[in-house]
Amino acid sequence: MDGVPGMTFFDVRIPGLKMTVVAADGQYVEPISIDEFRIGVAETYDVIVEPKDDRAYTIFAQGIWTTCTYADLRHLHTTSDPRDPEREIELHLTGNMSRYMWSINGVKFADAEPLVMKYGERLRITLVNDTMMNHPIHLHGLWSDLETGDNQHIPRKHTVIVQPGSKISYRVTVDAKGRWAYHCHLLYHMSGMFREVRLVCLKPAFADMEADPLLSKLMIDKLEISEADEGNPLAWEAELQLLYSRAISPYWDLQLGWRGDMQPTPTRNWAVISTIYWNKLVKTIYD
Ligand SMILES: [Cu+2]
Repeated sequence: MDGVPGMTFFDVRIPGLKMTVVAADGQYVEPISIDEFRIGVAETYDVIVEPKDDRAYTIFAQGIWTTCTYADLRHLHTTSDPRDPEREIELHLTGNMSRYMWSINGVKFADAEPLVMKYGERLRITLVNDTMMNHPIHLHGLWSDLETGDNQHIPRKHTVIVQPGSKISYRVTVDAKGRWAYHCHLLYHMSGMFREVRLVCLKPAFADMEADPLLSKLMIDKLEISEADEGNPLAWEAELQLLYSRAISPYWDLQLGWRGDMQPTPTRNWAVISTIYWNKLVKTIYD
């Protein structure tokens, strides 16, 4: 059914009645009085109507195109994360309508690498729709904060319609750990137009490097206590690291520091030079 453009998106109106939109995707927005609104698969709108006459009213849901109403939405509360995005991910919604195959950046889900996001970061996702259909794109686990103009009242959505040949941006605060599904909500598009979002956690030392690039942080990195062999059950082993780390590119951190093995005796001191790609230790050189 969704092969026919317009069949899974509706413009809803009730002739003779104004409607007041009070929430979008379960998030309160500043009430707006409208004559009609567009709704797509998986989106929700909370609408208040106040019939004044004692008569029957008709709700029309028409699969036709009018202008998008996202620009009219303003979150009722001030934006919870006012940070500007630290980086941008641009994704093209792609597909072949005659063969009915769908993909992101030309790659279908089965062949795709997960989208990696860093826990704690604020990023911008820009979706570019290279197809001739609408796609309601649903991000699980994390909110899609639509960049619609007023940064103080950015509306939060979990599903965002991307119109044919158009482009839309939203901000995401990566604040929920896990592996999340990110996909078009049209059933027949889902198998291809789908990505896994995988979160990686960085140690807090890396998180604000951009804000303060010269800042060094000392990390007590590792304190391991393990049981020793027979005869000395309380023996322990500890390793202490004091590291300075600095971002040398968006994805690379350089670490310099000292490492000390407290046990077993004698205590040994090491100089540490490491390179970190996201949260992955690439190489550590001890001296
Ligand atoms: Cu789709």
